[in-house]
Amino acid sequence: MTHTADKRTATDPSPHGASGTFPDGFLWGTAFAANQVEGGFDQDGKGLSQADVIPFRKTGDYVDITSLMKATDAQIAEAIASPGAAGYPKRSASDFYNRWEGDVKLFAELGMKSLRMSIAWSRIFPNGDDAAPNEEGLLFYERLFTRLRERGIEPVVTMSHYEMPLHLVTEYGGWSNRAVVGFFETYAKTILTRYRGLVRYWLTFNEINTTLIEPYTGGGIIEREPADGVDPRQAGYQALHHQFVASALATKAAREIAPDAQVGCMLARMAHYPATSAPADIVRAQWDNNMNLFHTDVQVRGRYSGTVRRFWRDTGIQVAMEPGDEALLAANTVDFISFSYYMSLVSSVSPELYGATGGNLFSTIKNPHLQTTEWGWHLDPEGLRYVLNDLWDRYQVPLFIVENGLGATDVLEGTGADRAVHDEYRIDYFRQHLQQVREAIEDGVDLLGYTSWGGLDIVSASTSQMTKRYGVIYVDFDDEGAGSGDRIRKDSFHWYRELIASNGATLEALPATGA
Ligand code: BGP
Repeated sequence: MTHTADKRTATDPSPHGASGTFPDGFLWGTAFAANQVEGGFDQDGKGLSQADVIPFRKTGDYVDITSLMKATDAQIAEAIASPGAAGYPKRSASDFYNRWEGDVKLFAELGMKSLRMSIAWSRIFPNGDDAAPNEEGLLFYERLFTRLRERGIEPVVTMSHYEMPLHLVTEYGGWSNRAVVGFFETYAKTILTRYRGLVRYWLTFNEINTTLIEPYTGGGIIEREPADGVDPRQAGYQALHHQFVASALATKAAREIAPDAQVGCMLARMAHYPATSAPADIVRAQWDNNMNLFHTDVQVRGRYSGTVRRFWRDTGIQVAMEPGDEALLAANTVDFISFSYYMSLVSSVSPELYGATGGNLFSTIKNPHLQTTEWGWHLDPEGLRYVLNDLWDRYQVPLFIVENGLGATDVLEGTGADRAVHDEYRIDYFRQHLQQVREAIEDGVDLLGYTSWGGLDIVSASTSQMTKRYGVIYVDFDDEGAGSGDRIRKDSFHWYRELIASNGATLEALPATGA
């Protein structure tokens, strides 16, 4: 009896071609971060934040962008001495802080069901260790959340999105200092209490895995030479543990203070494909995926995985934990997983292949089957279906796509009321990714919503560029912060508005004109 391959699996491609609408109550929306959209960096009592010292550095090299996300002591001192916003794009950003009422009107016109946004910690506790919160800061977000709810828009709020008071960075060492856990817990309890009933979806840390990739942006750790003989990654893992503890304490506080609210973790899902079918590459890709997913393992399963514990043994990294830490993590896991997805990556046991193209937060091997964006990021809509199924199968908790979008050099055409941006490429990006989201829902994934990254054009996290535009609404500022600041609806705005109104039924429709 000769063995014959199962003919079904050999010739039958994975099912595709799902059609129809999305689940009732699907939370369509857009997303941005306080430090990239608000501006008003020194208004109404706000303190300097870690983002306010990142200068704009025009660079054509987008393969390794983490160099743009670090801050040295000298850079911070220079920034503190620099008054005003010139040279520091995140200090003025899209001026949402002063234009929010008009922007919320546009969000309502778009028909958004949710707005994923973040609170600037430095508006609430300007120094982080203040004895009392800044009432002006609390009031700003209270008014904003109230207006969003009046417009039928559900706030989905990140407590810390690459933003913490600069004082905690310079005087305490950022998240490397366990004392910051207590300051964050006070901050979390303050906003959970003040916004009880206004906010029903909380995320603790944006892309918590960034702390290992870019310790300054993710963990407020100033770029310095590591002590002799200490693995430079040691500080990142220690800071990350403190953030896991802080996230668990915030989750615990939410259960007590705002029981009607749900708490989610937030991961930059870095899906790794093997460069070849060689078993060594398969195992390497599995390792890389598990080193990304150990973050959600901690926040969803409540414990560190075998993979990361082996990594610590193999590298000699020692993470200091206090008695009770592991019980705290186990007892305070999240209700849902939110994540960002922009592209997929490639893993190989051949190190010379790395560094060939860019990506969100780090460079990777070029995938010969995929095109890339102007910034070198792989364009991989099917990867989103893979990621959704993989996360659902691993955790069986509801998922929420809180970042997905295309950074591109948009061109503003026309003058006055005729100004327009014909961004069919962005509509294509959304359409192809949402078709795969629809497939994943058909596959059985429980997905709460989808908030496209940007909404408005905002300052990019890695390169601090306004001209790396993500929004469905154009913002008339350039990289130096010059311009009218006017908001102009792009073609993608009209297309997305119809898509939301039809709950996804018009996904294959051509871009709407400026109707
Ligand atoms: C994610 C961040 C966002 C956003 C996005 C796009 O890592 O959570 O803040 O910026 O990436 O990246 P960039 O702005 O660098 O193009």
